[in-house]
Amino acid sequence: MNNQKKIAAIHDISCLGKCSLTVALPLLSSAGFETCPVPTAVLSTHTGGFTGFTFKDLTDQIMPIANHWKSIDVKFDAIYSGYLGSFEQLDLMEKFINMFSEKNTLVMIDPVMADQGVLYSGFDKKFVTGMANLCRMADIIVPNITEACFMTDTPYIDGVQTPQYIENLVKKLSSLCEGKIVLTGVSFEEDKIGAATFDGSSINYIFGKKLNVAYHGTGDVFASTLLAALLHGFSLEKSAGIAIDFIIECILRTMDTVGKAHYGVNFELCIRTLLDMLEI
Ligand code: PXL
Repeated sequence: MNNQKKIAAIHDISCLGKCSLTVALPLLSSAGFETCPVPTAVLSTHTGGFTGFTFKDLTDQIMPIANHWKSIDVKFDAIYSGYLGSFEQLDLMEKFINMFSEKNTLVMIDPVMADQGVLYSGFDKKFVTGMANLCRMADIIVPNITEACFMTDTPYIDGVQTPQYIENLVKKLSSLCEGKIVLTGVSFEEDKIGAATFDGSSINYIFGKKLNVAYHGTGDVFASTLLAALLHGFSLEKSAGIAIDFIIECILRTMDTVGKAHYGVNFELCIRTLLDMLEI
């Protein structure tokens, strides 16, 4: 019997810079899942830190891919969306989820659009409102603090936050999404950073050591690892803990490339560790 789980992964392909599909595909495949990409755009590099990148929007490919898959009765255990290539893709994501989400399908939406207090190149307030609206379709959302602030109209705080600030943010997010919430980039002390998880009733915090470097793509490494752990049956908190520990491991393997943060983390060198963490 084929009991391998299947994931639809809807993100861009940034051909260089280690984020979105070039992170999600290898991590989720290594974790044992069939991972079917729906590329939202093809870029020569991601948009954070490189200049002169190419961008080919693939909005017109999403429904043809979805319709073909539907015609051959493909089913997914998870639908995982991230960086979308256009405003229209927000509606297409809703359509895709309606077409493929069944009773046991885990719908994870990472509202990729901002970090460190600012929107990524190409995104605007209208997109933020559309993404906040899309989040209602999710069983789990994985915003960072900046994305959470934009979607809930909350002032962004740089550096450490207070528990009250985070609780307020999570509460506002829970009015956008009735599912679970994993808020990343939470820090109450200078030397620790991690995530707040909300399972619909209580908030929990998981922290790891804060390394004073910020590599691009770690949000995608986090969300992909979180999904892998959840699909392997770990609890929400344990899955967030695995994702944090894995990112720390990846950053430690990348520290000698200081000054090239936009090239991402060397997660490929840590896959054996990931499999140990996932107990597979
Ligand atoms: O990692 C987030 C991300 C994904 N895809 C593209 C990006 C970014 C962040 O800048 O530019 C194309």
